[in-house]
Amino acid sequence: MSLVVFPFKREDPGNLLKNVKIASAHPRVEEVLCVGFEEDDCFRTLAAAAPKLSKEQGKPVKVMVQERLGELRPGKGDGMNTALRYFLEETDHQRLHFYDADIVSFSEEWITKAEEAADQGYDVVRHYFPRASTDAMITWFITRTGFALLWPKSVLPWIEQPLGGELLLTREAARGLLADHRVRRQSDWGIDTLYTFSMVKQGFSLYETYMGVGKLHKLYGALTDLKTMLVECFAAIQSLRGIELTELSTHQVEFPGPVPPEVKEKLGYDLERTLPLLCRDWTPEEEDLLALFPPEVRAGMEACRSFPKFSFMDEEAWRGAYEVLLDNFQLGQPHWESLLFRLWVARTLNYTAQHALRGYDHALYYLHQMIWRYARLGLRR
Ligand code: GDX
Ligand code: MN
Repeated sequence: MSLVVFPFKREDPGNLLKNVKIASAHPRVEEVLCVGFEEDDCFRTLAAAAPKLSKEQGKPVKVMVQERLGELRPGKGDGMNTALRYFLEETDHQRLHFYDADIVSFSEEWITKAEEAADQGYDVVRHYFPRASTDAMITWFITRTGFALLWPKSVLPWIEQPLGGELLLTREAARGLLADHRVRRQSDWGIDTLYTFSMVKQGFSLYETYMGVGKLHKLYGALTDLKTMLVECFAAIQSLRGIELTELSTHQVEFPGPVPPEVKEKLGYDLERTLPLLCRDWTPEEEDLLALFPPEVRAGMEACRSFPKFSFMDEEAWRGAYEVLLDNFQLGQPHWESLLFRLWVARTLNYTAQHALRGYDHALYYLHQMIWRYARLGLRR
């Protein structure tokens, strides 16, 4: 029997309550836990509704504030790790499910599909779903790129959504994750990267289950909204560099279904609001950092100071830039964070203009081939 967890921070309580009800009504679910960042309005609404819900469903529905467990910015990582600890120390449920609180398209099917794969013996089940060709730009250009360059022979580059917040862990997998000090330390957005890395490092078997309904959730505007997530996801990869993977994880992916037209036609971000981000607010310190980069990257970014440019930031230029970032990037250093963000914006715009504009099928094929090329080439040195 299973525990379902929703980490949340300033979410719409109506939607979260709806998801909690769906989860607690599922026959496999014995308890539902919501872990909040703080006692915000959403937290209070939920805490007030929990006792009645527990009674109606005949199973516990709990709400708690996350503990301070990690060492980085207190964020989703502390929330997820608080839940891991609760699951292992306060319950004897066999499986733990995580779902983002803001999913609008949540249904009992998400739980059922994960349970079915776990019944087949997989240690970890991860949900994946169709995403617009200009969505998931951190996943493709930071996480999967980094996994391919650094651990090309492992299953890591081939995990469809390594940052996804929807997954099932068996008790054994949960124990393995919480025992990893790097996981416990990762209190910020880097947590998804760390969970993924740690489960592969420990050789847990992985199944990716396909949710054709897709994940409808809160949307972003310009790419700036993603800056903190970008910086923390990159720093997470950087912190793992040099660790060798010796265990062999098995990895199965459910074959995807047809991609709905809404997803194929969706625009992932606002182009007009993103372009000026390349030119705006350069400081002399940030300009100085460009000296570390390969000539084509340096020249391209220097030109950006007066006009948005991105044709230079192709796959190969990004590989060179990524390597310099791995060696030099400093989390918490504003000039580095700004430059990482700008380089990634240039890469995202380049891909949008060169590939996403050619249509969904071309774009997704390109992205997968790109990961394959990175895995073959590795780092330049
Ligand atoms: N307890 C807690 N504490 N929950 C948090 C916090 C926090 O500090 N920050 C965010 N959350 C919750 C949030 O309420 C939601 O339920 C979930 O975490 C994900 O946050 P959201 O703002 O919806 O992020 P987004 O962009 O949808 O990100 C998801 O996809 C990313 C990705 O695939 O790129 C999320 O699962 C990320 O972890 C993932 O990196
Ligand atoms: Mn979301």
